[in-house]
Amino acid sequence: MKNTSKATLILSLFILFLVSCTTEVKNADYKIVPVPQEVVMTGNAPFIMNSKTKIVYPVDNPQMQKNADFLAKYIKEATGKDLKVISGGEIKNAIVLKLNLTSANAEAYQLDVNQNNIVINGASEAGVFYGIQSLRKSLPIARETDISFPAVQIKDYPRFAYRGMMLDVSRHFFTLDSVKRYIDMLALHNINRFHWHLSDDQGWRIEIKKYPELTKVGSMRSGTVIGKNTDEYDDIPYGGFYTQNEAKEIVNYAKDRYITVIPEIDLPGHMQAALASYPELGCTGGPYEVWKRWGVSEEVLCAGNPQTIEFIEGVLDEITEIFPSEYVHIGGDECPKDRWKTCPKCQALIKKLELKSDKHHTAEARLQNYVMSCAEKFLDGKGRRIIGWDEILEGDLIPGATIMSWRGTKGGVEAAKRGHEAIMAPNVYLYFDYYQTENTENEPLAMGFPVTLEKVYGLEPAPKVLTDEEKRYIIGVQANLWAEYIPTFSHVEHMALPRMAALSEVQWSMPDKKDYEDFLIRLGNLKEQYNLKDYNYAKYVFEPQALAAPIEDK
Ligand code: TNX
Repeated sequence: MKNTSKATLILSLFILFLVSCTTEVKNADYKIVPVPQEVVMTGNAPFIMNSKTKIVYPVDNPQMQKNADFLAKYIKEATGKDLKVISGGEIKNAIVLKLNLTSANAEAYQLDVNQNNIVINGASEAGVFYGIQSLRKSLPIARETDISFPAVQIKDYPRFAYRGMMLDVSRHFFTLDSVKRYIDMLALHNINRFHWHLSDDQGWRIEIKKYPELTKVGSMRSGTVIGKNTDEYDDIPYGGFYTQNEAKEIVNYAKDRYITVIPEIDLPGHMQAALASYPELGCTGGPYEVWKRWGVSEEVLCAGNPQTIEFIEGVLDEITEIFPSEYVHIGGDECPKDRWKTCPKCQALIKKLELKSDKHHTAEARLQNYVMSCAEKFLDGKGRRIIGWDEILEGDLIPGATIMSWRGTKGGVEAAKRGHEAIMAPNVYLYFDYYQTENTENEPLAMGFPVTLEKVYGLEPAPKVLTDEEKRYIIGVQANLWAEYIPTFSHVEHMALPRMAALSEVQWSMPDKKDYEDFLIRLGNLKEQYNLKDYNYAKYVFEPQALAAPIEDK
């Protein structure tokens, strides 16, 4: 044998040896949540991701650079690989992010995997972000191995434009870091609206410079009722609030993840913390205390006092400066009219405005409408729109108002029939503060009735009673996490996950793509992501014996 061929042989054997020593390959799996609209396995050779693989984003596009950085971070978390992020066009051994998909849906993306590369092409930067989420959820959790991505073409887009989750930070307060962690959870589930419930009877949580007492007094209660509204209190002062700068930090953090923060200032009811701060805004003049109980307080803003409207406008003025969102949620739920019925100022205003009771609405319901309309007009002047809880259907409907239907879906149906946009958030399907299992004694830190994972999954947000034309007014779906019985953020995670996964499929996927048994298999993959992030998800569907054990709260 010639020396050269000998050398070649030795080299070949050496390479063979190296290849056999190299790490095994683990497979990516496109069984993800929410289920994409179309997944076609092409049967071609797979793409092998190794430590040399690059992530490429279009030149001079800082938003796409952020997207690329997110992808690099997700890959590092799941596989330990530190992929290089560069700008440029389509190259080999790369995950290429592109922005030239034509689609009627702005959030659409297409994901193509072939032997040479993976291409995520979006109709917008947001679309690319959802493609990245899908790729992230396909990753195996695997260190020290190359990853094989079976060749595939995924075409995907969301069913609803508004995909929301609410967090109540009044009944219990969650730190800035916890709120960011919550937003990360939303991003993992392709959710694009974070509804932030910032005020309620039990605590005012946002700095308003014109009304400093709101946070000085209104953010702190002197104690909290023990258990489910017993007559015992813990007498431990409890509170917290976000400065305007902190709130802006959340707005930006969410924006990077294509999530809009919708603030809620709940009025004219659920205002006892504000009344404790400014007693002159109540019908009786107080004194009031930041509420230590749960439920619906009779103490509400005095509609007949002109200072009340000035207060609402002053608060909303600063809220619109902090939050660029088109929508501002102004509440409108559970506002008892007891005080207004006997308040001379409210009755005088009813007379002046010539509000009458009839078989449709009481004069006091119309007075609430007047207050909500003032807020709406003020916001309209700033180019903003309002969302209100379905109670606002009880007065004459405010033009342009979007209804958030929480007492079942009927409010949303009525709104759509009357030509108003509606967001479906029915408590029977989407209240994540409610029990997760039928075995309610097992869940002391929950309320309401059982809203199981399967129940959440079963919601059809555009009921058959609506015509196709009317269905278009159902702009989205949202789940709510009220926090009366949620004292820690770890418990937030327990209540939200995995029900958020079922929600995400109701929000994102077309009804004909949904299948609960298949969802459970795909949820098994998503669970690995939960483990990776150390989320304290409820184990009930994964470990039947968890039903018998008390809730663990890390
Ligand atoms: C009703 S939903 C409320 C909240 C409570 C929740 C408890 C809505 C608009 N109001 O104030 O926290 O029930 O599930």
